[in-house]
Amino acid sequence: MTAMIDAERLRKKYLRDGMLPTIFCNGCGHGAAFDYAFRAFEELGLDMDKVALASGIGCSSRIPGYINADGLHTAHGRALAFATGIKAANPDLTIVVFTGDGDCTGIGGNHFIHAARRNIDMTVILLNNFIYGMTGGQLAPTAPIGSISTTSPYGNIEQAFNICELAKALGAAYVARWPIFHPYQPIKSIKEGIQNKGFSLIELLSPCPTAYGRRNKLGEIDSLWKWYEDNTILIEDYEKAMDYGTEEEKEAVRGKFQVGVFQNVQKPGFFEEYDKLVQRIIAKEDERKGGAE
Ligand SMILES: Cc1ncc(C[n+]2csc(CCOP(=O)(O)OP(=O)(O)O)c2C)c(N)n1
Ligand code: SF4
Repeated sequence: MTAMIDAERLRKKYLRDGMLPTIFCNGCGHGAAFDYAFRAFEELGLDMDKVALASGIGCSSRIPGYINADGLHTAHGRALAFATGIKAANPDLTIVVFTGDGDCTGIGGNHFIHAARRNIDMTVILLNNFIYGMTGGQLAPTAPIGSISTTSPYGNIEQAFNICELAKALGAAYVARWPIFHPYQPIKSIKEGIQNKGFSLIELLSPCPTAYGRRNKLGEIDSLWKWYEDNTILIEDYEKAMDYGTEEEKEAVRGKFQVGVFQNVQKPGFFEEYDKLVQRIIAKEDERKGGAE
């Protein structure tokens, strides 16, 4: 289905021509994310007047500016708080957030935790490049141990966030991680995330050649993208190796990023529960008034 969609027609429909070219460096993964998003919108047949985008600050957070839909480009780390506000004001809108690992799990970490815990109906497309790209390469909370950044010139010594495991533990309705160079799975996950009426997180591992790859000597663009291929493994293959593999097979997968769908469950969202609560209180109040007459 995806391959059959006419790319030129989609570009015209979803891209804001006046905003191009993008700010993205050669070999940056972020550009693919909005291509995937508008393919998902198209396949779902979304009415773009009923879609609202939100983002914080960062290279990744620039994405809504390129897409032909209403959106809020907000303050660094606050995308999910603004997105929650949009949903509260207009529950009929489909909310899609574009955010970076720094934006969402660094400065915005607390908003992330609570939006996921409350199961607020929105789809968060989180571009994880292990670094603060826009500001020149400071250490992000997702950077693997040993990562070189401007603020960790001798190598990162901090344990990295596993964003998907965190979201899963918080009870998010839909959680998936994919490397950005595989188009079909991210598109499918964005669609599934939008269709799931709860908090959906799609983490896309997105190379940043300029601020991360260069400093960490991951080579030219081709070998950098290959690094992601060599360092990711499907959840099922990881579990198989860990459960039944030899010590060597376990060692070979340990430390790789597991990719796939971590969680896909149906559960009531915050605003549904809130509406039920309001109805209960109104009914109780009516009952009390009736009794008093
Ligand atoms: C309150 C505040 N603090 C710091 C900044 C500076 N700042 C802008 S973008 C950014 C990091 C963005 O990193 P990330 O979200 O990972 O996105 P990327 O650029 O890597 O895509 C920082 C620290 C800011 N704009 N506002
Ligand atoms: S600095 Fe990194 S994240 Fe930002 S546009 Fe360049 S490659 Fe992409």
